[in-house]
Amino acid sequence: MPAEIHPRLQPVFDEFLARNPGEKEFHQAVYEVLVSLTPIAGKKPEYAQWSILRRMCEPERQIIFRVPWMDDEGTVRINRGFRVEFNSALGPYKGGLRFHPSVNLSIIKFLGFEQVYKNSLTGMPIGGGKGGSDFDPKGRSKAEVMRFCQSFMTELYRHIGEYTDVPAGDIGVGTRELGFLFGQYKRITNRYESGVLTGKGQSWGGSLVRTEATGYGAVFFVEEMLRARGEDLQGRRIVVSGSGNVAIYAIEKAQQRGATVIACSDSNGYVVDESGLDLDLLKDVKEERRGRLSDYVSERGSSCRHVTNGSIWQVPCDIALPSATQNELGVDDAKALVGNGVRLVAEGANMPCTPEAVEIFTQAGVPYAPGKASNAGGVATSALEMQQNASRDSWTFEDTETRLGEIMRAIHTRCAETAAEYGNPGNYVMGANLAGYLKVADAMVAQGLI
Ligand code: NDP
Ligand code: 2IT
Repeated sequence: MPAEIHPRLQPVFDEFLARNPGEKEFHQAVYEVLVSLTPIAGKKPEYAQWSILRRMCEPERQIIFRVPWMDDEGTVRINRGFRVEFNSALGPYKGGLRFHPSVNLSIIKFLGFEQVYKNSLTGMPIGGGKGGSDFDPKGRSKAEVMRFCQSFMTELYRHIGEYTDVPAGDIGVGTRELGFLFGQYKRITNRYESGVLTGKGQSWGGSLVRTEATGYGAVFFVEEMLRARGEDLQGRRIVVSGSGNVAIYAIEKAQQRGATVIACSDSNGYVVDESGLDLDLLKDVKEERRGRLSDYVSERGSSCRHVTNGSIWQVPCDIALPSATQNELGVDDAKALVGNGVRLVAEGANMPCTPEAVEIFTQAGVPYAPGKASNAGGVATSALEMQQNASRDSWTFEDTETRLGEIMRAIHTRCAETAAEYGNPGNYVMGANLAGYLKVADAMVAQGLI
């Protein structure tokens, strides 16, 4: 790993490793935050006390459960469900649910840990948590997905609530799945408790802009990074990995701002469309038909090419927005991007860049935004959805998008100012981690040893 933990914090990390053997994604996320705390290990020892740090590394509650369901052929299937309620110092646990075959406890714990600091950075009153299942929605019928969601909620319902824990979507979980989950929660509890989930549909308590929020927010954050350097998005060539919720709306907002998005990907490969991606076609393939990028390529025709072996990060661009999954962008990718003159990298996904890749960007002087800052627009808009639910109100698209823009600008300022205050101007990782951490630590100190 590139940077080092302050010697005063090393014993905390050693103890953490011993307590969580083999959980490599969780180790990676905690390591990054501990490295960022170096300036306060000397300056603000009260916040770097072991009692706070050790609690920060230990989720308040971890729930693992069996999810039995029956497929369309009548075969019984068993999956594993998770909800890690990480930290409730700032508000009810808040964070998405991920359905993907790779899901395991390490992945949910890393996501839950990162969510705590991300949510703190938004300035909204939300704690951090994450959940999901190793269920693979690919190739499953709508009826199978519904049965799975109903079984998942039959256990989850007892752990969540608008004042307790408020799940939302993530990989493999969108409005459709949230609908099935909400329906089952309502049925079991006999409560129309809108604030128990976010990312809901418009007619049943959802907020406008939540669907677009993570991708739009990432682009708003990029605009702030550029503005700080006297630049803008006009005419920039952008590569976005993934072609799911985050990627699609990052592409949409980047295009609205005059950039050309030339490539995106899914787990089977990537598409390069030099004249700019056709977003209507992409949305139709991905959102309406739940198809593959190969469908986009065959319908788009000769203007684009499909690459099924290789990395999307070989495609030269000005701005890279990794928006698929963790550790998708490694050393060779970072070297290729830097070699091809990338000017800025901002994470739409959670932890998509490996620490070694981040180190390459840092050494090359390429501004780099960690996901907990640049993708915070999704959860921030979830908090706006909770506000609307609590007041039984619904805001216009314009108002909600304006608020999202303000929140992203405030996060950028918070990160930039904190990094500068602690002697590392321009270091968004340190700024995000320190600003996020200090607020949570303050609340934890105030609330006593719990
Ligand atoms: P979606 O399920 O909508 O899309 C995920 C995209 O990433 C798909 O294109 C998928 O390809 C690709 N992908 C997923 N896993 C892999 C993998 N192992 N290898 C290659 N490609 C992969 O998810 P989202 O867009 O919602 O989430 C993307 C990222 O953004 C995640 O890291 C998530 O945690 C993060 N995020 C999401 C937020 C949200 O509001 N949705 C908020 C903040 C962060 P394929 O279809 O082939 O699997
Ligand atoms: O990683 C994330 O921030 C999300 N998946 C969104 C969480 C939320 O509660 O909206």
